[in-house]
Amino acid sequence: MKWKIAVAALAVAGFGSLASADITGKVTLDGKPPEMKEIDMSAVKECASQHPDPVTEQTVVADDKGNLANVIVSIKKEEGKDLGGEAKTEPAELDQKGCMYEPHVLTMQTGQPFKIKNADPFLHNVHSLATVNPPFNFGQPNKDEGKDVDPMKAAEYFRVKCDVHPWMSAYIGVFEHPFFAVSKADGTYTIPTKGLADGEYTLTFWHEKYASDADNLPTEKITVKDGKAEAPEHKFKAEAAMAEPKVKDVILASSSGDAKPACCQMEKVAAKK
Ligand SMILES: [Cu+2]
Repeated sequence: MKWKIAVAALAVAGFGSLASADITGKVTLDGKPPEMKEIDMSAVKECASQHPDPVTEQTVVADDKGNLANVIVSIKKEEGKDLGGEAKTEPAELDQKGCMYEPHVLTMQTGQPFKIKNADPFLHNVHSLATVNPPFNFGQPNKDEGKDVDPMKAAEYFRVKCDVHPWMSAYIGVFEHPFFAVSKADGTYTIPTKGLADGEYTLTFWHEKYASDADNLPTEKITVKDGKAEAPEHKFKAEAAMAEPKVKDVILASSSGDAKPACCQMEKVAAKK
């Protein structure tokens, strides 16, 4: 009977490895996460009434172990090289719920269907600050199951904001291939590798506070074999957040000719608008 058990074990192992044909890894914060400010919605009753518990800003979402959420991890596409893979066809969705965006960080592929929902029975305005893709800007005055937005045309990281509720902010990462993911609350991410050739690749790590200069993102090298790779744990230094650069600081830095903080490209773009 022993061989039967062995065969069964092999089969399970076989299926297991098929199911995990992906790139996995973890992003952590080295040091104490900065305290996130509470969002004051008290002036807007229809928003505040939906949150019995305090809501904090989502700039740095990390747990007490330093696991860092909302990091966009993607394979770096070398100029002129096609990574392959299948085009994503399920819509990427951004929702507005209780005057907060869900998710706070969204990823999509160029050409992928894109829907923006409104779970709130009152007005939000969705204002894209994209500079490479055509920006969009429209109001959703009532609950909406999902308004189709023109699919994105080019790779870009950009911010989306609400002009009605100034604390509402979300970030979108667009890629010309399907090999990307956003780190979860436990800091882990999984990038499915279907259609990706085995070989050596570079992963890039984007974070709205720690690494938002798209031309200068931190990286890790990986080797994909049989569709799988375990990436080295990527660490961001928590102290980087202490500078807390704000739009006005960026404007001051630009006008005085000082070096601009590398972390604030999006705020810089936002400030220009
Ligand atoms: Cu709003």
